[in-house]
Amino acid sequence: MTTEESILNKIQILITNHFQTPEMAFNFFDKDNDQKLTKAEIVKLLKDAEISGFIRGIVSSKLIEGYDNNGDDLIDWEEFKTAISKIKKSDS
Ligand SMILES: [Ca+2]
Ligand SMILES: [Ca+2]
Repeated sequence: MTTEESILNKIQILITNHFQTPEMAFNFFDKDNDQKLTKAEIVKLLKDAEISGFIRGIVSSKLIEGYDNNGDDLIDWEEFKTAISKIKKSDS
């Protein structure tokens, strides 16, 4: 069973293991540097987070649905921070 929590956890692990800061991760996956993550860019992130290919499309849609606060169908830095801060237990 793949819950939203376990998916966010995998994203958190990816960020922690491969990037010094969440901002660096965001910039890495923002391939066209427009400061927003498209669905395609999120799918790539999910791939690197080892989310199963079968559910990446659905998960990326759910993440946009859940965290796109301004309704532009993109995840900007503020929205990304909100998503990952949800599972981050403490700030270091
Ligand atoms: Ca982008
Ligand atoms: Ca947005």
